Amino acid sequence: MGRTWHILGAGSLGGLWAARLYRAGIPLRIILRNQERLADYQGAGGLTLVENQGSILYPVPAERPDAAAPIARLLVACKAYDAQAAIAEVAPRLVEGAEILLLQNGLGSQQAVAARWPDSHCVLVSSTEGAYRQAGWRIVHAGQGQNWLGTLGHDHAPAWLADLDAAGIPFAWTDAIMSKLWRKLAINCAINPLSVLYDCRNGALLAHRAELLEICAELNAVLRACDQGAAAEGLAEEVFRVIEATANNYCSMHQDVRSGRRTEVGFLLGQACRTAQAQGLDVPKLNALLDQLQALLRQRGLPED
Ligand code: NAD
Ligand code: KPL
Repeated sequence: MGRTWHILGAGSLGGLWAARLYRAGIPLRIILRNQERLADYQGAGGLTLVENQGSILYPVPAERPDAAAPIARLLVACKAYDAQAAIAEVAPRLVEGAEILLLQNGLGSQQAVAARWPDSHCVLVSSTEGAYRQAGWRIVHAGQGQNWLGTLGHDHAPAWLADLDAAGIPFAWTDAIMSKLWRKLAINCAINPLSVLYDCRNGALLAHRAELLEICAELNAVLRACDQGAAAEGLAEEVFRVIEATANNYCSMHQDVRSGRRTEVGFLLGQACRTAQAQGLDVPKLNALLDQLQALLRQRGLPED
């Protein structure tokens, strides 16, 4: 408690965390890319959080990456492909042993950050909350969920979790964070690429049951090959449950492609395929899915990773 939070990446999820910490009186600052973004933010007067049919403006203090104050706790809320470059911009400000909370979906970016800043203490977060950005600095809290937090080293729950409690941010500390991240990655790998390729809402994937089962069987083998047996347990059943529960939604990857935004495929299906290859595992369906998806991304002028 008591230490200032710095939030890097005041987008959907970063904004949602920032607004809740701010209204609980927790000291924090958001870090914006450059002077232009900072001026735009200051012009808006802060972050507006839309939830429960109401909206409130929170004047969360903001600064540039090259501000002077040291950083002891950094919440990185950028996309997985931006995380390393964004941290590099504030790295000179990190104190020794700084806590870096990594909110990225998928896997790969967290390990790269931990390896590049070994004097820091990385906390991995797997979030099932939902948020999106409307115009400007307006963030909609779109879905209730959970934030699982843990470290690669299986440390004890830190005292600063009390800040999350005070802010009403749902969380649970786990010593199985890799299992949570792999499980979510596998669910995303089963649903997201197919929904992009069939250009459909999640629910329409129920018409492709055999294909989903084939994908889940290969994902199951990948998880088991890298010692993530618990994350493999009942995977196909959960994939069908998620599809039914989100039947009316377009998944995040579909929304990214439709809006011409880069996807996080390299940290999701790309990561699953690379892991299979490293384990000497044959995953023809996952490789074919990745090839088809990358061809579609190329066609749309979007990065393949
Ligand atoms: P987002 O695109 O809404 O926000 C990312 C923000 O990071 C943007 O505002 C961007 O400008 C900023 N950024 C990028 N580089 C920066 C830099 N160098 N300096 C400062 N800011 C920088 O993304 P998001 O939806 O909040 O997702 C963040 C992560 O959380 C992703 O990995 C995503 O998969 C994961 N996630 C999101 C949700 C959700 O509902 N949005 C849910 C679960 C997990
Ligand atoms: O997390 C998701 C996403 O849209 O990225 C779900 C809804 C679980 C689909 O994979």
